[in-house]
Amino acid sequence: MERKSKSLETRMIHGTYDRSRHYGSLTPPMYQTSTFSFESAEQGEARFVGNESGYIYSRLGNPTVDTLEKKIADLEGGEEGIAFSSGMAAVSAVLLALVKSGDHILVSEGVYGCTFGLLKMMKEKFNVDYDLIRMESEEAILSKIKPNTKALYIETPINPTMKLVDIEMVVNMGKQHNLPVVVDNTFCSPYLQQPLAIGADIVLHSATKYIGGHGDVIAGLVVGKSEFIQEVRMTTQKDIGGVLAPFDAWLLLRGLKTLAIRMDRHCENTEKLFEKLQEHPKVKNIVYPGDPSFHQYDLAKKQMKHFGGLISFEIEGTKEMAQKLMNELTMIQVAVSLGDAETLIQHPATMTHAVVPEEEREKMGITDQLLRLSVGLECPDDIWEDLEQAINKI
Ligand code: LCS
Repeated sequence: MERKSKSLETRMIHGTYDRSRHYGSLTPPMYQTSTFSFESAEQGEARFVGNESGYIYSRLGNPTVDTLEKKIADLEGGEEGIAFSSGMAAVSAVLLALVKSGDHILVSEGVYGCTFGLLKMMKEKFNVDYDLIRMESEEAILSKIKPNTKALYIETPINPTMKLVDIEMVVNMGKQHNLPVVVDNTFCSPYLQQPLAIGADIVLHSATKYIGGHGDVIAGLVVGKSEFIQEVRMTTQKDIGGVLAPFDAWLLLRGLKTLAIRMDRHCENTEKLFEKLQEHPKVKNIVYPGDPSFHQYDLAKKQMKHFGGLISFEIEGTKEMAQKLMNELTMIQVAVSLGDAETLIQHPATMTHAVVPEEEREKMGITDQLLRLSVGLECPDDIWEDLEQAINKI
């Protein structure tokens, strides 16, 4: 086992995986099994009661999934991790564990469309209230904390407008009011941002994105204090059942080995594209945390290691022209999701954020002319060549 003092990059490759327990297998083996045989009826009883540790049934625990959970906990600097079959399974298991009917959640404006959909459903069906606010100052947060508020939930950077939320400020508010702070760290991965080190209580991911990194798995991960993770494991995971399959855990373990070098390349390519986009006359309102004139550039430098692989921009023109641009692309793929090797482009107003009412969308800056690019790992000249020729056709 690696010492914790090793760097993040090294722990992504070696980390907590104990080869001596798996015949020295270099890569973690895949335990593709739904259940585990007991040596005796008594042993089965002892495992169910909790008098003996060991596996029972893969919804309750699986060695490959365990290996991943330990690894992500180590990389995020938390006590314990837990894996889910999707990012949304992770978001819903966390929120349902934190609240009950009559409670309230304070949420940063602009969270992912399905997280918004979940909040709306929880309000309509289970009487869990929420406020979506621009968490720009302590006053803004304070003015919306109610006696029944049970959690502060943030995404940073915010999808797709790239606005940041100051994690330290939200953590201070959380501590003052005894509220857990949940950070969706999907856009950064543990390589670019470490919310727990800043004082957040729970960090979660759509591991579908940078952690997987190859566009071949849907998964979610959560890290936090053991007590909270155990509660989730025994309630909103066990009884709702959004567990990760062993093969998907194995793919994520493989993806994690290259996370650092992939993130470096995503970030470098995005910086290069930013420079090119800035010079194009048909492009306006580029939103990118690495833009020195971006209003939160200093905050980005404070809480992120680098500026990430996403960039959004508006084109001069209409929704139809934005769609034409997408249709003219030859290499860049028109697809939602992000963090893959392939550069992906999507139109948030009609895709990821279509469920958000138009009025809310406009307030958030998600206009019909806005496009979001997830910059891939290709040669940056090739990405720009494709994008430029498509922009020139509108
Ligand atoms: N959190 C964030 C910040 C996300 O961007 C997404 C998905 C999720 C949670 C949900 O994760 P999933 O269940 O899909 O693994 N974001 C998407 C996006 O921007 N395009 O397609 C999906």
